[in-house]
Amino acid sequence: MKFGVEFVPDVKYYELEYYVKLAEDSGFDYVWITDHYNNRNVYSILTILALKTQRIKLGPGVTNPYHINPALTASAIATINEISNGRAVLGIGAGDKVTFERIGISWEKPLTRMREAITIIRQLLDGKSVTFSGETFKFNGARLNFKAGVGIPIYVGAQGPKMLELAAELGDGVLINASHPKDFDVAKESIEKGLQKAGKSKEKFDVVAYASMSVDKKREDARNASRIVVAFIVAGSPETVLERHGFSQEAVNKVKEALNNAFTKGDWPGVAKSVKDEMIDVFSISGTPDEVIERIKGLSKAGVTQVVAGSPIGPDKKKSIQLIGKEIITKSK
Ligand code: F42
Repeated sequence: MKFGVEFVPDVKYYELEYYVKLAEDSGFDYVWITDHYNNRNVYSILTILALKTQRIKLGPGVTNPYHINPALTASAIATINEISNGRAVLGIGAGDKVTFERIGISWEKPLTRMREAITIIRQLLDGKSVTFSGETFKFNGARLNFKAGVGIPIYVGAQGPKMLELAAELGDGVLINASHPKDFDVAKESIEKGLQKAGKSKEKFDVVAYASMSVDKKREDARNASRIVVAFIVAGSPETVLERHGFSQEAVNKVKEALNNAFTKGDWPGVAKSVKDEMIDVFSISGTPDEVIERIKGLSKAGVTQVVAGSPIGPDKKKSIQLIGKEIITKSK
């Protein structure tokens, strides 16, 4: 099992640098930096991380084919690859409708746009001259004039069946926002379809559980630390996922109302209270190291090959990163 960690660049670069170096020293294999226009720029942050680390692989988790042109994505990730001496990975997903609306981008034809962007990026990274006449992109003989991009793996952020299939068909891996084996059992069919379409074996394809994680020696501390993140995941989860795990509309509405109250009246304790224990189990990997190891075993059985520790990581980020390294990574490799 490989281990990754996700960071949102909503803190000063030196804080991120500290945690990523700690993650590298603790044995994590990947660091994924989220990409939203309103946070610090993903490639500026990755440049710092590339210079300050030696082994850990690094990349956007995930960028998108809307707010910059695929040629800029190819150039940026190839530059990170050169600076990091060959450790770059590119995570790309359809992007986020709500954040796009703020900057006047309409979220059209996400599947088509993703397919075209990945095709173009792959060719540019391979050093080819790209002429492409698609529905969402037109390229006329574009080419990078440096070779640093060859061999950079492309991972697709995907949840829905068609995007999962596209990820398997075109990508080297898929980053799925899920923490429970059931969700990967469901994703399996689409992934297999995509691999088949491309004549690829699943051995080389990385199925990544991009999970909310919270680890602490004290079980309740770990689980309480994940409640707010879980509330946002519950509120943003599609009906199909909520039904799959048996959550009633009433229970979900309670979480949504609590989030509303928190935004309007600052009642965040109310949000934590609205989150049921079963929601923590389904939408996060939270608890003691032994409990997390048990969940990772279940994910591995469901075909997961990399687990990414996403927010909050634990009640005390520094302690939890070290605890994951010492008590989980060493026992799960
Ligand atoms: N989004 C960000 O903006 N920033 C991040 O840092 C980020 C991190 C991240 C990490 C992991 C991960 O899995 C996702 C992450 N995301 C992040 C979210 C990501 O960018 C996407 O919003 C998310 O993955 C979108 O969900 P999806 O992959 O299921 O794709 C959407 C578009 C969807 O609805 N797919 C459906 C499907 O079946 O796959 C339907 C596809 C569809 O729209 N089909 C239409 C049709 O007619 O079939 C249109 C066809 C066409 O041409 O597009």
